Amino acid sequence: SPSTASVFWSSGTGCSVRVFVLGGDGFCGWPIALHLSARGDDVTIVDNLSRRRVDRELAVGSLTPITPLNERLTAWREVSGHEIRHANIDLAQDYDGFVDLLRAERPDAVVHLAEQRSVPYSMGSTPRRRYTFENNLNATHNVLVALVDSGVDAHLVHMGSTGIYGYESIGYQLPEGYVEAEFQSKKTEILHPANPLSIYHLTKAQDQLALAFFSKHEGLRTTDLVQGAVWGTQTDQTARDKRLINRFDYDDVYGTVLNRFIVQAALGHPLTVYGRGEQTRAFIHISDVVRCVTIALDNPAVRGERMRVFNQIAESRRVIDLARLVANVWPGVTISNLDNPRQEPAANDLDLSNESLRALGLTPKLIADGVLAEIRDIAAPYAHRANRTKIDPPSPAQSAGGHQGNEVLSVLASIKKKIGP
Ligand code: USQ
Repeated sequence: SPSTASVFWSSGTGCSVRVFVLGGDGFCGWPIALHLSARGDDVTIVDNLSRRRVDRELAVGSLTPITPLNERLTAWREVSGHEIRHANIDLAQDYDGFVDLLRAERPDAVVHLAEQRSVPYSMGSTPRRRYTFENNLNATHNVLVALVDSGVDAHLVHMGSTGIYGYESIGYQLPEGYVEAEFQSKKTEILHPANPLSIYHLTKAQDQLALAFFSKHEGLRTTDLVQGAVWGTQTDQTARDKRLINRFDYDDVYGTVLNRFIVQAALGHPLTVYGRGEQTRAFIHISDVVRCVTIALDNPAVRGERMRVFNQIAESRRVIDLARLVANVWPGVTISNLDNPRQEPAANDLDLSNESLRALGLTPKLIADGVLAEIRDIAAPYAHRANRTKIDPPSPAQSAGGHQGNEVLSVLASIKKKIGP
């Protein structure tokens, strides 16, 4: 059961900020929790360890040897002298547990990353699609309602995705959240129309609308960080001890494209470019994710203000250009163009403004400046841990008869059980 001890640590400024990191055991959540704790914030991770469960479901694990969460927290205490608490709560299911924790701890801010975040997972079997939709929307809705219910005036910072804007070339720079619209000669400002391409992105688009609603009608203070695909592994804090190492996904379901290419280079595996690789996506390094969340927390939305929206990206790149970049810095790399297993436009332009975060001090790390070190210092030393069978996406025949097929069979079996022979 969650610890509800009321202990504050000084940030050196005399007052400590209390922060919940929902999803704080994940790829982005863990380094965010460490960074905030290192600067003196009083951090509680709320996480039901679902990402580790999905690893078991997919029979794959992080390339880097991540330790169990309790060991991570012990290591952090030893290394930094700071305590991070953990509450094992399923936010989508255990509303009462979360509202009790909010009432007991009364955080100043809540960073919400507790969602199923893989696009291919969300577009897989029916159970996975339903899980993604129900889990993500319930979790976000429960967090919003619990903030209202508990009367806790915490600034909610939600991790969104640039995929809500869609991946069709639209010929203009995507603004940060809001656009001026004119209809029948009336001018107004609206949220940029959502155009999600996957169930996962659909949930992020719905989350954004929910945040906007609760800001407007319930007076919550909210910020949506519309984030691109993340690359890299370590931050200053996760590098402080081996037991703190961040996770690194390289498989075809959870590995993000650049991290996959980085491992593939280290393994001498041809880079798996889907289609011609003319898909353009936005990217950001994990250390800048941490920086952006900190900037958002330090510049909170004020009560009565509409939801803030920041595009959290460093740069946009075509997939084929990423592959060429990796091939240029690492000897012997070859590029292979595979049939695209995803449902997405074969080619698109993407131009996103990131003016707000830049104005608040973000100077992002660029891929060209960091990719070689990532292959040399992370992927190569841990390459022996990679399961090579998890790199190539399954062929259409494999997907139909493989793991997902089994999942459908087990759902059918349970329905049969319920309705009898
Ligand atoms: N791709 C390849 N080869 C691969 C893997 C991917 O060509 O081996 C291509 C995909 O087809 C896609 C692009 O690379 O066009 C990006 O794929 P990705 O898996 O790196 O990223 P994505 O599925 O878009 O999702 C990731 C995160 C998600 C986040 C999103 C931000 O998993 O949580 O929200 O990036 S965004 O890309 O802006 O939608």
